[in-house]
Amino acid sequence: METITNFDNILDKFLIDGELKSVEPYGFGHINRTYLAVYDVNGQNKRYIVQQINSKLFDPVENLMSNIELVTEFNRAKIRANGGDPDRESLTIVRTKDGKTFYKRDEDSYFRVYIFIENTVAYQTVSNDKDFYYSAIAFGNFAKLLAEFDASKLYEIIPNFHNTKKRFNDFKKAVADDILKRAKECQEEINFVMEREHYYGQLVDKIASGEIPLKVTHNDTKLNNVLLDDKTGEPVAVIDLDTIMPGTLCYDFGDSIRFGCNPCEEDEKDLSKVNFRFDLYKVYLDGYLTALGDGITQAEKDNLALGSIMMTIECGMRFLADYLSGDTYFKTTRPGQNLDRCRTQFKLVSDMEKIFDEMNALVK
Ligand code: ADP
Ligand code: GN1
Ligand code: MG
Repeated sequence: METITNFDNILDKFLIDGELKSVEPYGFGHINRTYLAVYDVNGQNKRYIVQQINSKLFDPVENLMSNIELVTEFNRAKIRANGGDPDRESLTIVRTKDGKTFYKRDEDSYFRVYIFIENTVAYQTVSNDKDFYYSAIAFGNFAKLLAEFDASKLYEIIPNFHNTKKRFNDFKKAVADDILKRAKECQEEINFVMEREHYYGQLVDKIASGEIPLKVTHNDTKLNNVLLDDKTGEPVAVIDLDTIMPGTLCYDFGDSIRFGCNPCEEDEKDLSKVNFRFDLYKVYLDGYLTALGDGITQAEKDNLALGSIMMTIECGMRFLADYLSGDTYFKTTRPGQNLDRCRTQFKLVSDMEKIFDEMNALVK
């Protein structure tokens, strides 16, 4: 995706009042290009999130935005009915002047605008139990809400997104192709993935047999995809709705654990600092189960610990496959970043394997 330097001819397609003052890159997402736009409206600042959508991944963008529109409309109606403020507790799509949810400038160049949700923060790491607990409440409540959403209305925008068996096949292909001859420098990491084949079918097979119910899930529940109130820490809104698709609560729970129970950044180079925080696992589990109440089955609960390992090893193999393939999927800001990201994931997997029985026992 090209870097946009002049937004005037893009943002003038949207229904936004005031005068554009500035547009700066914003946030730490790996997929889309996110910017913060500031407008002056009668002397007051009004802010917007502007995103250049990764249309190679989310194809066609029409289907992606249809999913987001349907889910946000559904959520906003629920929030309103409960006396809440939909512009604060949900994403709000700003439409184009011709009524669309996105603007297509040319092939591979698509933009959308959301209202910036003020007085909130999206954290990159967990700094206290309370924030993580509240993020669990936010994702748990979101999952509960989505349980009432009609899955047949959604496009499966990235098929097999968390099909770890398929991810493993993609991984093996990246190793076999080794287009940049990088495999020799990460043999240990490649072996780590190869030795763990016994995991990869476990969740998909349980879904296929009906043991674990297929639900509408978020599928990308990392901490920086939830906004917390910057003063009280209380949950405000779940964001980044690009991957809402059929999935399982075990994926959503597991992905939050993968990201939040790492005390470091996802790309930390010093692995001695990367230690799985079992104390935070307890905190998140408590919040998630409290929010879901009876909205989670016993079989789902029984597989939450497994989901945590699965999401972590899957993410690690995706980072490694991308490193081997030339860093074309996850945005990078320095050489070797995807390999470092993969290494933190595998360190977390090793830690979780050692206490897997305790992780399971806690759920019971
Ligand atoms: P990506 O798909 O690339 O991860 P996100 O939609 O998660 O992109 O946005 C990246 C970051 O931008 C988020 O982590 C959050 O910090 C911020 N953000 C996104 N949408 C909003 C919003 N409506 N209000 C405030 N901040 C937002
Ligand atoms: C990506 O979009 P973002 O940065 O929230 C990725 C997730 C990975 C995550 C790893 C659509 O999430 O699947 O788990 O990076 N999203 C997509 O940090 O592939
Ligand atoms: Mg994100």
